[in-house]
Amino acid sequence: MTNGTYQFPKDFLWGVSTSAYQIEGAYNEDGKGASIWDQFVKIPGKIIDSTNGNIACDHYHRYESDIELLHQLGIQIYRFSVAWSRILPAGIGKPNQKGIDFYHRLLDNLLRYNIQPMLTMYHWDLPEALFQKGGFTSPEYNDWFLEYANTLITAFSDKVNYIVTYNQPFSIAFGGYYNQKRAPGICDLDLAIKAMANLLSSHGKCVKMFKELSRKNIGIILNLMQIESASTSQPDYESARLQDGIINRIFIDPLFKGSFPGDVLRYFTKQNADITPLLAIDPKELMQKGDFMGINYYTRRVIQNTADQDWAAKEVHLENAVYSDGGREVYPEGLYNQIQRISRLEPKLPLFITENGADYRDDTLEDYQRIAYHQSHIKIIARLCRENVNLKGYLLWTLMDNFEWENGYCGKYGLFSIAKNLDRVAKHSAKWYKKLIRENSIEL
Ligand code: IFM
Repeated sequence: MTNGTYQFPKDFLWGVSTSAYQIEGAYNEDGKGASIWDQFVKIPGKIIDSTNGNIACDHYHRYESDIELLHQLGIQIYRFSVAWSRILPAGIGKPNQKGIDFYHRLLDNLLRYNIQPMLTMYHWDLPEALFQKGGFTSPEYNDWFLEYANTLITAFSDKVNYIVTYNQPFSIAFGGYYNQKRAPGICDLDLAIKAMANLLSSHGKCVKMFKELSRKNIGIILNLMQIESASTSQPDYESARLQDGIINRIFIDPLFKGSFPGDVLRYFTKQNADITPLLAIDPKELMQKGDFMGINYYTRRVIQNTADQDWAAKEVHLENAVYSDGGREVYPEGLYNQIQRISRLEPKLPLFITENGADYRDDTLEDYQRIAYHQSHIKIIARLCRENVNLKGYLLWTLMDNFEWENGYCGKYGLFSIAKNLDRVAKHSAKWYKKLIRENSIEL
């Protein structure tokens, strides 16, 4: 550190993350099967602008020029996800060679530019055919996931540096099976719990399979949120603690301690939910967290108790706090707390920030608010690096504006905006990120 500038370690990796359904398009091309998102977007009222990912950013056809953009930015690590139903159109069974070939071309292009690939096996687009057979709540789910994982490992593991089983298991289980915002759009706590149990056990089994195949660098990504109580009152405090339990500890505890948080299990039981799927998992399987962990961090939630609200709580907005257009509070200090929280549990575990970004919706290319958001969070990363936290890299969300799930194309997190003809147009943040990567430093 000199003159208020922090120089990052030489091997610290700068990157961006994307996901298949949000950018690829080509939803029914070259043998791809349907996914739960292809179905979900058809339900009226689910997507605020009634759009879908059928074309999205057309990355399937433009991957070469997109990778060229990554190269121009100086990106060193790129996280993308594989669309399960492109590889196995029916979820299991006969692989689709054209799908496999697409990801080979993608990987070859990344490697040509020395960009390290981080492959996410699952970023929310379950094959519809598997959903029809019970999806995440089926007793067969673990076998399906292992078959898919095995296909990916056989095809790609020589070309990828890092493999992630799941992106944001909380969003998959609770977003999909409880709050109805995300595909498949179900509201049933028992099913959400079953889905969660299957996510954790299939992750554990996949890590074990990796080890048996003598492969390294498999991990999982958690989305951790800073949760705080709106006041010092006991009911607010307890509601906030429960939220932290359901959003954060319910995945942290099993992965690091081999058990589930007691307060959350008691709460589920009080709601007459069946917690036996969680208790049935072997603690040793739960603790197979892998070789590294990714953490997605966006915001803080301040919680007030209200008896008539779900989970007996509501989020309150503070007068002096700053919020992005998407409604999330800009709260970099929370990133510090959440990374320290994980690092204290296992200081040697390599950590990546695998997503961090802000949804600013105006169409300006002069996106100074987005830059300020990233700067404030990267300063926190600098502080963590100085404190010798084992942070390996920062992958910004995201390369380009894309299909932002229930927010359709209204949500905008990209360094590039997408013109009507689908051209990529650099925002100011793209130039700023390029400079930061080149200098590998930040003004404090
Ligand atoms: O776009 C999503 C991403 O798919 C998962 N994490 C949060 C992002 C922004 O909402």
